[in-house]
Amino acid sequence: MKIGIVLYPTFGGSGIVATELGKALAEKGHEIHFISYNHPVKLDHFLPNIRYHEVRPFHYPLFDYQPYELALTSKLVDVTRYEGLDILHVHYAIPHASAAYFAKQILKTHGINIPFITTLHGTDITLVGKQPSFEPVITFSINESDAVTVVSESLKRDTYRHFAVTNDIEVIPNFVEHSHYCSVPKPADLAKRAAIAPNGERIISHVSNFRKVKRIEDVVYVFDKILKQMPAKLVLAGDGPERYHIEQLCAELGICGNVEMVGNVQQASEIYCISDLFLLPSETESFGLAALEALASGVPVISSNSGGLPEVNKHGYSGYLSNVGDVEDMAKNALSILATDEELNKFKKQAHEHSLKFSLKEILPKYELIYERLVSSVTIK
Ligand code: GMT
Repeated sequence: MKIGIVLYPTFGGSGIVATELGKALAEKGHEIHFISYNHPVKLDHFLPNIRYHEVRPFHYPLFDYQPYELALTSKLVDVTRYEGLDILHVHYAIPHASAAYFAKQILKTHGINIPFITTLHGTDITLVGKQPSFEPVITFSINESDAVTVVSESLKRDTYRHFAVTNDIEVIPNFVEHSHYCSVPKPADLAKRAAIAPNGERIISHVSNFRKVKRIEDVVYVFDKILKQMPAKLVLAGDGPERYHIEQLCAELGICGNVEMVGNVQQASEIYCISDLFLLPSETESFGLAALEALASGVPVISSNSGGLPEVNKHGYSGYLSNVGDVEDMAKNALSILATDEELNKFKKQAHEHSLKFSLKEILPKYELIYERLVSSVTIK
């Protein structure tokens, strides 16, 4: 099948899921066309059946804002016509779903009826999409999608709650390819671990795009409480608007010597591989891909219980869940896991085992089934 995948090319979860999905589909023999304004960060190796098409909005002094959505629409029309795409799969509603709808209408005038599937990832619904300036377009384009998927039951409920959606919504959770994550650290990983924690300190980590919704200050407060009870190091990976504030907070608490802020890393798996515990105290999280990646690396997770996190992190088994902002409870749970090697190893094993539920081989066929269903029902209206 020839599949066009529209995505954000950044380190955000939706872009990562879309890229990994495309790569896995290509491995299975599909022809994949990634369409975005920049080369997807996770598209890191060449496969002959993967193409990348860059959307280049036209700069003109009259425009205060470049009409990206129109440039994307034209690109979708162009790629569909000239590459003979069978289906479009757009990740993140804004503005990808409405661009796909518009492209579909234009393509009909060329005698082409291409189905499109919209995957909602979370902030497109729970934060951005709810804005009155976007709401009518989001509702319309979700309802006009040939299929709609969301990454958790929680996001499905949120979508029906916030929008007048009449279309069916199918839940397909985020996934990981377990071979990309370390189960047993190699000598190189152990060397990195020793460099960060030379005295055998526990390593706690957090990986995100440093947005407010991640509540990284809670990560720091929880870590500060752990540090008061045992030697530990905190590795913060990622970058974004909160970074400066977090640097200041570490300085105020006097814990900078125990905190490594490593910025964006190409392979977050290398961070999980040297971690004992992962913290994700987000305000809201439709799924929490970072938590799943940690679990797949055998790292237990202390998270908030918001959104889809209870579907990913099993309380008392793969880690613990606490109410948003309850740093006391999070620290208490973290300390109980970290207290002894025996307890930590038990949770590490359980974390990995729980993550198998979300393995690529379980999830990929669910998308393929939808593609086959839509492509086989195409007729020109
Ligand atoms: O919050 C992020 O890290 C970025 C955001 C995005 O839109 O790319 O991630 C969302 O999609 C991920 C992939 O489906 C989910 O795992 C994240 O939970 C979701 N983020 C939020 O809901 C805040």
